Amino acid sequence: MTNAAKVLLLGPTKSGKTTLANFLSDAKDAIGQYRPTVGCRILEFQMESLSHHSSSRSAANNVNNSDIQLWDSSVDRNVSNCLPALASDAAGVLLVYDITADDHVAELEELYNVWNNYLELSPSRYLVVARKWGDGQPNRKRTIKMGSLARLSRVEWDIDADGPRVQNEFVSFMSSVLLDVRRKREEEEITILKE
Ligand SMILES: Nc1nc2c(ncn2[C@@H]2O[C@H](COP(=O)(O)OP(=O)(O)OP(=O)(O)O)[C@@H](O)[C@H]2O)c(=O)[nH]1
Ligand SMILES: [Mg+2]
Repeated sequence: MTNAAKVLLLGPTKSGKTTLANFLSDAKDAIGQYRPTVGCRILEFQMESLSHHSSSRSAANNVNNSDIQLWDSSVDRNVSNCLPALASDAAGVLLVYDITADDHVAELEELYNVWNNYLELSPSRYLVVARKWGDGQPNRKRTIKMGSLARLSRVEWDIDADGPRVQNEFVSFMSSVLLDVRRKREEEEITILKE
């Protein structure tokens, strides 16, 4: 058993999930040739997270290490069959799409609707990640409707152009996820004590 926080990477094929997972987990071959992901890869690494102590004893922000497990899975039919298992105990989700791809937002919204049924996570546990690389420009031919994704936080990540910002925004998202996980666990413990 590991205490690592499980984070799912979900998104259409070729949206850049694996490249992003490699980058975040500091794998050597971050950007390379396209190799479709078969099934699911799990990358575990340590992240320096910020924990905000609001108690009077320590008002400072503490830095501590948290174990993160990125679940980089393709979303083909075979994987969808084991969706409940993949979804189990996930702490947070990165919803990844390629900003230049026409139909990615619609595909992502469908993924979100299906997976959220199993995950039952609050909107704060999701981060919509618009992936961008090279000189790819967002398609502006028509206004893209974010639909049910509109209530989730959204970031634009170009790891080639601004890696440090991507790292920071990931750490900040994960820190709030971890805080929420801890809060929920404490609430559950109190409920058990009261019974
Ligand atoms: N230069 C650059 N290319 C990228 C980046 N992200 C994705 N790509 C390109 O897009 C291709 C697909 O990216 P992947 O990360 O494999 O996409 P994926 O979402 O994991 O794809 P599946 O596993 O098939 O679902 C890569 O081989 C790269 O050519 C990036 O940040 N920089
Ligand atoms: Mg992949």
